[in-house]
Amino acid sequence: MGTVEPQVANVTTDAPSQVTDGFHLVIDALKLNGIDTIFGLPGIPITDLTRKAQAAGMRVISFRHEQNAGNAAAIAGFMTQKPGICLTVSAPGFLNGLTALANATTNCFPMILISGSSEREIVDLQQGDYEEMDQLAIAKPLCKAAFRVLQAEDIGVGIARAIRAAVSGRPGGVYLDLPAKLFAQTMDAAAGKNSLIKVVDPAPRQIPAQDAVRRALELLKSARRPLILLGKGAAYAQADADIRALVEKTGIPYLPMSMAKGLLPDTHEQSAAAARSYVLPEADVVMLVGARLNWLLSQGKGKTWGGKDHKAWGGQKFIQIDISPQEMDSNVRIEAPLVGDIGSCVSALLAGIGSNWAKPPADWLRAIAERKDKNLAKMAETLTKDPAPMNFHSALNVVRDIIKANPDAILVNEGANALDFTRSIVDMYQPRKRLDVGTWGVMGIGMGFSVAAAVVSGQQVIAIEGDSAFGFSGMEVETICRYNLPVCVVIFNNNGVYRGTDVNPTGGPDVAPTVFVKGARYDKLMEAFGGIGVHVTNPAELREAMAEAIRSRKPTLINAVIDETAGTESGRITSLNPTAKKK
Ligand SMILES: Cc1ncc(C[n+]2csc(CCOP(=O)(O)OP(=O)(O)O)c2C)c(N)n1
Ligand SMILES: [Mg+2]
Repeated sequence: MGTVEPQVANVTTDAPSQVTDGFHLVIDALKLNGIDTIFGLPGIPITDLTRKAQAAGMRVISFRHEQNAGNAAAIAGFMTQKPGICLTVSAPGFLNGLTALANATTNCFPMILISGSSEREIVDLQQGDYEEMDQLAIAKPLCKAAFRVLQAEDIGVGIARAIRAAVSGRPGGVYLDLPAKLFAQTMDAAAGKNSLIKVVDPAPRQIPAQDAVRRALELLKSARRPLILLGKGAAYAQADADIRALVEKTGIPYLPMSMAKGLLPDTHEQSAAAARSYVLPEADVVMLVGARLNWLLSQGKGKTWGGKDHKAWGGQKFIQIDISPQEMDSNVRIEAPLVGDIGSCVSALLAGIGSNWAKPPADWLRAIAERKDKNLAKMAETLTKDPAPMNFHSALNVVRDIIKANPDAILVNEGANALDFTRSIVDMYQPRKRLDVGTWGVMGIGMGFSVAAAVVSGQQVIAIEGDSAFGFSGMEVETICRYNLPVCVVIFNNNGVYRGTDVNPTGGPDVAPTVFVKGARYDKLMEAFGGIGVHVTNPAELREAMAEAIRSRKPTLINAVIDETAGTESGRITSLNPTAKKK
């Protein structure tokens, strides 16, 4: 970049200057499309982009590691249906952001990873440039689309294409490569302004075919034991009222997937969550709404679904609502595919259902209610116990009460036992309030999600974190303090991964691979940056600390000591964990 700064003008102002440049065109293109926040980490060649974006009135949230900025962008995309923007430097910064981009794509979260890159002519000849890497080629297989812009006059098109790719159809991650030279390129300001594109209808509705709607309704009507499964896609769709109406008008019991919890309140009488292991094998017709038959649903077959062995079909007939036609038949036969956006599909079903739809047979509803009542009573009994040391149940009984009293609060959750117990014990009451490890069960989303959730919504965030899970993004507590965000991090500290009890069988000085420093004081980490750190060892102390965090809205980290023997290996998915046969 030269020493003489060209006379540049922000084209959104009426200043009489004649020239604009790459920096300003990127910012103007984002702003023109209603994007007001960037999550990123500065450095060559995008430092000035972060400064100028802030100067142009955008919110620029700087992180300590790009993976956390990327996770923040991804979840902002999920919450708002606008692509979240993550901005990084070249090669290593780009790679740090890439995990989040791949995770966003897997989870169908719209985000755009914008990375600066080094000089094409040197990179392509592999002549050893500063942070040399062919980033576009590396990103391509890990995202929905990848683009590079070489000319300032193409910035408008590049941003427009990135936005459309991220949010249309099935949403996902998009990579946008911006070489260093692009930023300083200048062009006539009026021509620059003209080159920008305000994307019209970035996520067009996809109306389902009438015959597909009729087929789905006929199958649903024929069911003796119907079940509705609500997935993360249903939560993303923001068709909350129609989805609730569909469930309530049909009277069909439903199961929410993890991030669909709260779409209807978990305490809804039609929720079959507490009878999951009964309804999956027993249902005869299952309607999937924005849920995929992936590993989280045992691929729609096997013993979970009443099949004779681990691959056998359980006999269910499926209706699947999904925006992607390719999703159909990916694991088992889909009798009634309903392809379209979830809002349009659900409203078409509602129109077809009318007002005199027959409720499901009473014996099905009664059988579910019986199991539910029994399991809920058993859970209630477990939750009232107050063992010493505190365990997952007695700690989560507190979190459950706190969320009930603060249903607006956003719950971020990761870990193994810390994840599984929270999901099953803590009821959610509003849509898109539970943000977690998603399709991959990835550790490391905690603080990135928490920062974005607080920034995007302004609501209180409560992050329930396994002590291992927290470690993946823990340094962002500085970010939480720096932006003074209303985030209360609760670390379920059981001294390690799953449990703190493993020992080194050799008797050597190294501790076992799953074990951390015993009695670690994560609360001190928060205090180092001016936040509130609290160390608690029983439910009463936890309750007081959480209530105070919510009252004060101050950045808070609660180190909650949990019985190190309480967890199980891999939490609920022990069966996926191969263990050595040879002892
Ligand atoms: C990126 C990534 N690395 C590793 C794992 C494997 N893994 C699953 S859960 C977990 C941590 C579990 O320990 P903790 O967060 O303390 O939860 P606990 O069961 O102890 O409550 C790990 C390392 C993962 N899911 N993602
Ligand atoms: Mg742990």
